Amino acid sequence: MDFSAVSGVEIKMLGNDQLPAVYISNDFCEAIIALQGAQILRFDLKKKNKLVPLLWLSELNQFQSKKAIRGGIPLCFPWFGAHTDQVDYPAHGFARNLTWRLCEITEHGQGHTVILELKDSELTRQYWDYAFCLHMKIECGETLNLEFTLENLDTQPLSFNFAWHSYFPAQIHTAQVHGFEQTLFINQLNSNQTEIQQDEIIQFTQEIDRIYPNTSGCFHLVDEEDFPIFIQTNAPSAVVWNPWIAKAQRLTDVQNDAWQDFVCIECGDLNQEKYKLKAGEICQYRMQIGLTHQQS
Ligand code: TA6
Repeated sequence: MDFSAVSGVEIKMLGNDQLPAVYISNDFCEAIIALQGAQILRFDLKKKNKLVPLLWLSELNQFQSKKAIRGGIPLCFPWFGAHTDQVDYPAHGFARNLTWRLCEITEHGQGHTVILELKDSELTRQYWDYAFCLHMKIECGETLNLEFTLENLDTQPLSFNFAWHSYFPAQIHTAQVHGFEQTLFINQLNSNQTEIQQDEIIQFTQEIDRIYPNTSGCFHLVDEEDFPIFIQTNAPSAVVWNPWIAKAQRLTDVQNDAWQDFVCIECGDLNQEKYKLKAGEICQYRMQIGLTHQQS
């Protein structure tokens, strides 16, 4: 189908590898969605004739085929972080490195809806030997709404982890993350020790890399300069990460000082219980991102 015929939609190619992307413009926002990983790269709200970015995207991205794009909302699936057994498997799973099928783009009164699909293939089965169908629904309007729908098409039950590894713009030295008070977390920087966050809000004075298996699903990111952002989700888990100086220097796709410009708040399901999805079962997670005070 020729989706570029949909009002407010253009299909453009990114980088030397010509990665296809959907460019959206409507009364509420401008957005870019790469078919690789069904990854939102940009989501800017239109406020008082200016664009307010709600996502951060590295300027060093080369947009190479099958190479994770730094920024926006990469999807970690069907595992999070390094694979537990196979060190040579791609970090955060394979979903963000593969080209998804563009199923649908519709324009409506609340903006645009884009639906993409990833099904099992010979390649995915090399990493994860299950039949599955994964849909990502992305609504670009006054808020950014995501829906992750996974169907187990196999005869076996399957267990998986997933996370929307969202990068938000923030002045790291004044950024504050609210919503994790009194919540247990796994500190990835302290031998994965379990710790309890007391009442304090999260502020950044060093690298932070925390997995919260079970959360309230309602978070706020504020700093002195950027508009305050809310994140709401029915997914149980979240990760809060900023690489700080040393780790950022090891990231080839982050400018030297750019670690000061973003905070990752990554919503998903990172619980480890076995067999999350029985054969034939479907699970669905949703996330909404917007400005806390609807700045007129
Ligand atoms: O955000 C948590 C985390 O697992 C960090 O440990 C760091 O590795 C980050 O993800 C980025 O991972 P990536 O593979 O995208 O460079």
